[in-house]
This record gives sequence, C-alpha cells and structure tokens, in this order.
Amino acid sequence: MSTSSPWPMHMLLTGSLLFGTASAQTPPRRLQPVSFSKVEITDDFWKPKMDKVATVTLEACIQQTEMKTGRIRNFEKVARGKGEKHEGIFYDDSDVFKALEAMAYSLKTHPSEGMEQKCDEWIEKIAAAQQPDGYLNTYYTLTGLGQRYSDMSMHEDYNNGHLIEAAVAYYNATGKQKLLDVAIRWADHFDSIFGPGKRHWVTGHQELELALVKLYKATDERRYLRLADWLLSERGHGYANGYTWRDWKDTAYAQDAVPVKDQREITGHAVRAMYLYTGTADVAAETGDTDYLKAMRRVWEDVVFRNMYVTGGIGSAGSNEGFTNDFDLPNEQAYCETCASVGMVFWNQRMNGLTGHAEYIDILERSLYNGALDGLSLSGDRFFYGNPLASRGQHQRREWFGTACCPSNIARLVASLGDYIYAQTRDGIVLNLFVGSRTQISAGGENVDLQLQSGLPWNGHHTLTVSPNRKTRFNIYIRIPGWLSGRPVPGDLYLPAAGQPRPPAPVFRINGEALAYTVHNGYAVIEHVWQPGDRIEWEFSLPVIRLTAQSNVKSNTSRIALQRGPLVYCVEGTDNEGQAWNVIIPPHAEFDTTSLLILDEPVVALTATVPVLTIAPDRASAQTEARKLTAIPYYTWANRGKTEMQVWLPTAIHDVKINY
Ligand code: FUB
Ligand code: ZN
Repeated sequence: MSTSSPWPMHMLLTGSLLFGTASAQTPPRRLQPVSFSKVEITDDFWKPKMDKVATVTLEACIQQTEMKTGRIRNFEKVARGKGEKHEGIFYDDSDVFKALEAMAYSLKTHPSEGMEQKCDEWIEKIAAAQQPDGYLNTYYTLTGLGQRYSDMSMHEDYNNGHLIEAAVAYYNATGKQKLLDVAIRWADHFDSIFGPGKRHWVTGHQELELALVKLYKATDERRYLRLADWLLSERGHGYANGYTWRDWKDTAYAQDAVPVKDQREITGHAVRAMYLYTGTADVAAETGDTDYLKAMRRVWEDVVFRNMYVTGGIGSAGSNEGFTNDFDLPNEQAYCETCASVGMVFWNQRMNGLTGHAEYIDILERSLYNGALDGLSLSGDRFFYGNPLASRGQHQRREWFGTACCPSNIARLVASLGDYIYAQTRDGIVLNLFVGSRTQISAGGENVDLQLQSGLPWNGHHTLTVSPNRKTRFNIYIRIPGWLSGRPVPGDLYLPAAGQPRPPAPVFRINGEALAYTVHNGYAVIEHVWQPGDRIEWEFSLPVIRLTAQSNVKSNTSRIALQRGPLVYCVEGTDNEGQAWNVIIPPHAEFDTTSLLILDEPVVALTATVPVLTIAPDRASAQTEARKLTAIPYYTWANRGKTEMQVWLPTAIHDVKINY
C-alpha cells in the first residue's frame, strides 16, 4: 500500500546513507548515540520531569517494591532458605531490576547518597539469593528448583535480562561491580546450559538478547554476543514445542512462528516484539548481519504504516497485549501499553544507529512525547499501563499494578533521556532530538562543547553553540523533524488534511548568516569550519496540523487529530464543560494557541470556536451551538480527575457519538 504525501517532500532524499555501506563482515553501525551520562539536560520541559523521576517516581517504585509488595521480600526469603512462600507473580524479580536500572541512571544525573545506599542494600539481597551455580530466580527457588527451565514462557531469561541491564547501568553509574558479578555469574550459568550443541531455548519474553549485547559491551566478552545471536537464531523453528507455552499456544504471540530473518509482519505481544527487534538491531550492529536489518525494515514498515497509533503507541488489543489485524486501531479500546511505547523508543534508536536515517527518530519522538510520556502522571507518582486514545471518563491513573512493568520502564526511559539527543558519525555530530542540553563530543579530531537551547515542544526557536577546542572542520547533521517535512512516506498512516499550507523549510544561520544546506536522510547537513563560540540559530515553524488517518483505519473515518510540533493533542472534558464527545471540527476550523497551566505543568493549549452538539433534556431533540474548544497535549490528560477524552475528533455531525 502506498499513498503520496500532500506535501511534496523537498527534504525527502533517498540518497546514500551518511557514510559507508554495510557488508557481512563490517559492523553496519552508522551513528553512535552519545550516552546520557555525557549529556546534561537543561531545558524547561524534560529537566523538571527528570527531577521528578529522581525524587518522586523512584521513591514510589521503592515503596511499592519493598514495602507495599513482596518483591524484595522474595529475595530475602530465598536467602533465609526456610521454605517460605513466594509472593506475587513469577516475573516480579524483573521489576526490582528495572527499578534498580532507573535508579542507576538517575544517580548519574541526580547523585543521591540515600538512593545509592538503597541500591547497595537491594544488591546485597539479590546477591544473597543467587544459587551456587549462578541460577537466580526467586519464584522457582521458592516453589521448587526442580522445575526450573521447564517452561520457556516463565520469564527466567526475561527477569535476568533486566538483571543484566541493571548491573551494567549500576556499574557505569558507580563503578561498583557486585551486581555486575552477579549478572555475569548468571549469564555464564545460562550459557553453560543453552547454546549450540546444548539445549535449545526460545526466550518466552524477549529481553535477554538486548541485555546480552549490553553485557558484551561492558565486559568485552564476545561469548555473550554469540549467545544473543544464537538466541535470535532459535526462533521460528518449533524449538519451543517441546515445552509448554504456559499461556499461549500461538507462537506468533512471541514472534516465534517464523525465523527472525524471514519475518515480514508484526505479530503478537507488543513489548515482546519491541525487545526482540531492539536486540536484533543490537546484534546486527555488532555482527554486520544485514539479513537482520532487512527483516527489521520490513517489520518496521508493517508497524509504522499499518499498525501504529498517532501517539506512537502500539498494540491495539488487551487480549494479547498486542497486535491484531492491519489498520485495526480502535481508540477507546486501544491497549498501547506504556512499555510498548518505551520499546518503540529503544528499537527506533537502534534503527537510526544502524541506518543513519532520521525517519526512525521521527517515530521515536512520536512515541516518546505521546505514547510513552502519557504513562507517567504530571505528579510523577501515578501511572497508566494502557494509553487509550478516547475515554468516556472511565480511565484513571493508578499508583501501581499487579503486573508492574510500566512504572519502572517509564522511569528508566526518562532518567536516561540524554541517550537520544546526540549521536556521532565518522565525519561529525548528529542532532536527533531537540532537548535543551549540553554535551562534549569529539569531532574533527577536537573536543567540541555543544550547548543546545530549544523551545520545543512549545516554540520552535533554537540556538546551538558549537565550541571546538580549536578551529576545525566537521559536519553537523540536524534532523528536520518529520512533522515539518511530512516523513515518513509512502504508506504513512497519518497525513496532514488537505488544504493546509506546508510549513516552511527552516533557515539555518551561522553567527547571523543564512546558510545553504543539503539534506541527506532527513538531516540538514551543515558543513563548516567551526570556531569556538559559533552559533547556529534556526526556527522550526509550529503550525497546528490537522491529521487524517488512511481510509483503512475505520475508527478514524471522518475524524481529525491535532498535532503541533512533536505533540499530539486531545480534547478533555475538564477544559470543555465536562464533555469531549460532543464536538465537531469543521474542515476549516482555525486554531489558536494559548498558555495553560495543568497542575504545575505549563503547556501550550489549542483553542478554536467550533460547533458542539447539545441534546435536549427530554432527549427528543439535538442542536449545535458554537463554543470555545480547548485541546491539551495528550500526555497531560487524566491528571485532573476522571473525565471524557478524545484524540480523534469528528468533522461532521453524524460522526458525533455523544455520551448521554
Ligand atoms: O510479561 C512481562 C510484562 O508484563 C510484559 O512485558 C507486559 O506486557 C506485561 O504482560
Ligand atoms: Zn508495561
């Protein structure tokens, strides 16, 4: 399926990658992300969120993990060895590890003695629960070690993938090695049982693959990379058949129906899929196996062009926490698990690294600012597990969940946000996300200090100050956001409604002088000999864009969604006399912007005068009247109590599905 964009893309070049070509021998990585640990975030949008995660969100995770639930107690029980009962669900260990990982990231940007002590305390307990042979899992150790590794769906590998991620993060944050030693002992133990010539293993919930690549990079031990590669190669051959898939007989649910290299379609559980493809991209980046890259591109197109919500959320059904049929994207029933959007951020970052294409960052940005960020309340201590695009007022953020994968997942993403802003190429520096920040990157053989001021997501003004140690030549690649250029096409699910003026291409000025630039793979290429203190300034135009969905998305027929910059907007009852399902947006409705405070969050809201439908008290008649409508950024909804909400708004009266 393909459609053409109503905005002919002056910037959409299909030219060569930023540099080099992939071969089976050489790793194909084109961009190397700059680690969050080297990036200081200074802006007014993300910095307060990171502060809140460091103080409020992680505190909530700690409380829930060790006091309000038995997650830490399970480790204590194993260490005591008195045959006490396991509490909770078999994958609860993973929440401990994921919270630890988030704390580790946060320690790097928000040092805290108290939090570091808490981490050390947990790490002691985890280490004490490890079995002499390296096995680590509180569920099986407390319920019967005889059953271990008997059922691939039981998350033993998933849990310890998160252990590895936490261990690498904590080692990087503090230099302390105890948790890394635990993780290495477990990985060696797993490696001694599974692998070529040993037992088969199909990860029931993918995660270990990407974690093993992190462990390989942290230790330089290639065996872990080989194990990750082998785990990928195990899928799609029926090896899981000798075991009981506990909950699901359908191998497509865990992306195990077809070998990874042959996969073309997105199937099954959304988080499993995202972690699988992230791990696949990680392996491909190290091994240079381009078959993986080709498969991932096919699957990526299936996600982005046929199965993704406008919020960047994925997974439309609760029944499998995942994908259904192409274009089946109901709004009120949308599952859109927070973890799945977090996974979209991971996977798209890896795809950008592998290919050097900005379109992956367009999707990353969409998922980050909308589907993922919606998972965290403005207060920092309430969460959404699912992130629907419409509500009759039944939805409410919660303190915690029985299955509590999402809170620590959004916490670790926000705490490590610096990972997604800058990248390096062989010939320069890449600016991927527009988040006010400061970093040092080496380019042109010099150490370069970069300071970015960005008004996004509220205004489009940008200044990038570039200060190499010494005068030097290199390129700066600045992503032209997809919401300006209309990427990705063809086949994009969401396109600007006809009749809207195309936003102007940005003008870049160096020290006040406008600059001619070329565009490659979605990046403006600024070639220059840089001197300390050089300033690049530009303005991204931020019109309110009315988006329409492809006609195959039946749930959005005759509806529009509103987007400004990276943010998708919604209408919430709180700002609109309690109702959000009674509005009609005529094709040429004019939107203005206005400042609004939602709790302590200053936002740019959208307003327009539009018809709303009112029903007479006797329900015998209906009429429309003009009213001022206010739309707020989607990520801010459901912070002021239960109320109606809609992202996709009807354009005609017969599509209004009013509540009465
Ligand atoms: O199975 C572990 C986690 O629980 C998954 O990633 C989530 O989707 C939830 O099912
Ligand atoms: Zn989750």
